[in-house]
Amino acid sequence: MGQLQLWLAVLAVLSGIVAQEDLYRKVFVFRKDPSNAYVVLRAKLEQPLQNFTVCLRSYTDLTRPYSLFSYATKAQDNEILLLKPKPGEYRLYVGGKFVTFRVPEGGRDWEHVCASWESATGIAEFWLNGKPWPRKGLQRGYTVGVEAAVLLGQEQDAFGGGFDVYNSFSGELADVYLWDVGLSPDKMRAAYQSLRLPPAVLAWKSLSYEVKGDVVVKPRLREVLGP
Ligand SMILES: *[C@@H]1O[C@H](CO)[C@@H](O)[C@H](O)[C@H]1NC(C)=O
Ligand SMILES: [Ca+2]
Repeated sequence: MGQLQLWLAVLAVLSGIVAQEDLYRKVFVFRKDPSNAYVVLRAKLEQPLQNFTVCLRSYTDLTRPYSLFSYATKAQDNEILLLKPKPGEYRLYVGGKFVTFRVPEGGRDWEHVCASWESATGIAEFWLNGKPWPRKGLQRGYTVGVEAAVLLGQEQDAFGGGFDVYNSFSGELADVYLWDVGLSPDKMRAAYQSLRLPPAVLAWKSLSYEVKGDVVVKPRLREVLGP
């Protein structure tokens, strides 16, 4: 980190704009439904992505569409998007194109998902509660842009905005990570089990974030490992 960036980070923290926090055993509670609230995440990204993995854990009783992770660039609002359009279905977007992964309808429990993508092969992986789903093909040769607005709780239709409250998230979110690599199967399982993980560009244990609106950080009520 350069001296200027360091000072900007210090100033931001002192002025209470950006929190950096170890959120281990904590959750974001998105209290309202529908909601205009969201959380902005600050990622340490230096170059365009040829590979990535995103993981998170969610707990909700929503049955309408909702966004879980929205990474927009100025050129493409759905640069990386993890969306649940309806119960029993997840969608992963890369560069505006998507693949669908059909899953059992939630047992009203925490769901842990990891999605990864590799430009060289265009292979998208989807893991639910530590288990891989059949891999799919998406955007071979594409490069994910690096100047991004990364948000939880809303789906962006413009850089940092363009929200539809009926795609908002309501419920609890935790264990959000983004890596600039495809994780190995062992690490995918480690993410599900909340074990030790490789350094990430976004890490739940040292998350730089900014809450916008009605989102509260609370301790977990119980262990969140699903079935
Ligand atoms: C992306 O992943 C592929 C396959 O694992 C690897 O060969 C390549 O070097 C990676 N690219 C970058 C920029 O990390
Ligand atoms: Ca969008």
